Amino acid sequence: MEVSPTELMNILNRIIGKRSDLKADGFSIESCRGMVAVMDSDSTGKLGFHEFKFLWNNIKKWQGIYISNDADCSGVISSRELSAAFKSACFPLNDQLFQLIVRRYSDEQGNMDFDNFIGCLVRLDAMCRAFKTLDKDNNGKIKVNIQEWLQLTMHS
Ligand SMILES: [Ca+2]
Ligand SMILES: [Ca+2]
Ligand SMILES: [Ca+2]
Repeated sequence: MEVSPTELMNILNRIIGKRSDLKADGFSIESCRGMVAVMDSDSTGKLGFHEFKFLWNNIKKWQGIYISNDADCSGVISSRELSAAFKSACFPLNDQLFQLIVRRYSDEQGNMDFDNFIGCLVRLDAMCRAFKTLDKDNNGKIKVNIQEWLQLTMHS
């Protein structure tokens, strides 16, 4: 049994529909396609048991981080709360990267809702793992050609 992007979207939207402490405008099919793409290590286009379990455990963990960093209980993560949330998720970002993520994933007021938060962390986590896989000698640097670069950036 494998989970398609549409099935993932239905599962996630069912969960947020039941929670009043997680504000979200809903997981879109585009964001779920992106999540499946970065988690689909065996390239079947769907998530198998282990791929789904890995994603699910992360979502559970990040949901906890979201709740505990929503200091004012507004249901969304402001940019001030976000910096602490990334730290709890063990993604210490420099200022430039932090600003870039806020521009890409938060709304005009600088608030990030739950589906954007999960979409952001799934991608951030996947890109960090992809880097580590390519950084074979573990020196913090990778060398990629145009083909590898496009493979990495276009499928997510
Ligand atoms: Ca798969
Ligand atoms: Ca908040
Ligand atoms: Ca959203």
